[in-house]
Amino acid sequence: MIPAGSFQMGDIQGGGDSDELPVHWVSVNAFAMGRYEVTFAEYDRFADATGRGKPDDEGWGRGNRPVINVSWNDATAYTAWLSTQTGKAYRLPTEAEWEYAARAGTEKKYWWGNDIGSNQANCSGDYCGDSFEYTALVGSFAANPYGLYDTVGNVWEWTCSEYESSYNGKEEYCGSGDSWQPVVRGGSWYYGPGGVRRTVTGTRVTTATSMWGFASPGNALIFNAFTLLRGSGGAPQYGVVGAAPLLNFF
Ligand SMILES: [Ca+2]
Ligand SMILES: [Ca+2]
Repeated sequence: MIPAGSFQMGDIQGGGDSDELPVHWVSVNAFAMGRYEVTFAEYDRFADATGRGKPDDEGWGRGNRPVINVSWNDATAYTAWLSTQTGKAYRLPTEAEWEYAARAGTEKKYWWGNDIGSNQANCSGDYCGDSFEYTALVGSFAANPYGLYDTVGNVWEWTCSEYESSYNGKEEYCGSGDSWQPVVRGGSWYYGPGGVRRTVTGTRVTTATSMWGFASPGNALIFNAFTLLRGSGGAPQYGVVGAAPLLNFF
């Protein structure tokens, strides 16, 4: 479980984009979150069970690679299916929950410090000292202090919150409606050190519709994946019926 707490959200260290401001305090309740980005193995099981089409792996392999080419609608459908399978309520994290989990109590640009270092994450080219040209198997690098992997880079991760040009409260809630833009966080293998800073939000805006439309090999927009969040008991939106936890949760 990620413990409840308060943290400073946004561009604490400076040098980021205007939509990472203002830095502000946010309190979050305790929650469970997947240790890994959702994998092809996990998503394909969902696709098989529901007759849904399987996303293209670009020829990079499936299994324990993070699922790619999934829209926000796909990710949300997966959480709904998982909820029916387990009797527990799963949803995507809010942007605030995501950042709180990714920071894991730290205030630097990356959870390990202000320098990208070497072989700490999968980003573009040689910038991060990793050996992966495209996606890496989930968990290929050290976990952050909360036990979460690949919060920096590898694949972008969908949140349920609506994008705003500056923080004004929507980061603490899930968005809704017909036309809104969900936030993605964390950068991907396609971006350099600046693009995988956990506070980077410049490319976080997208919609499920445009994801489908622009998904093609070599397009940066294909690299969105997601992690999952499971609520603790007690909150009304969460299920409380016990079920075997999935490998990806703790
Ligand atoms: Ca790489
Ligand atoms: Ca990631």
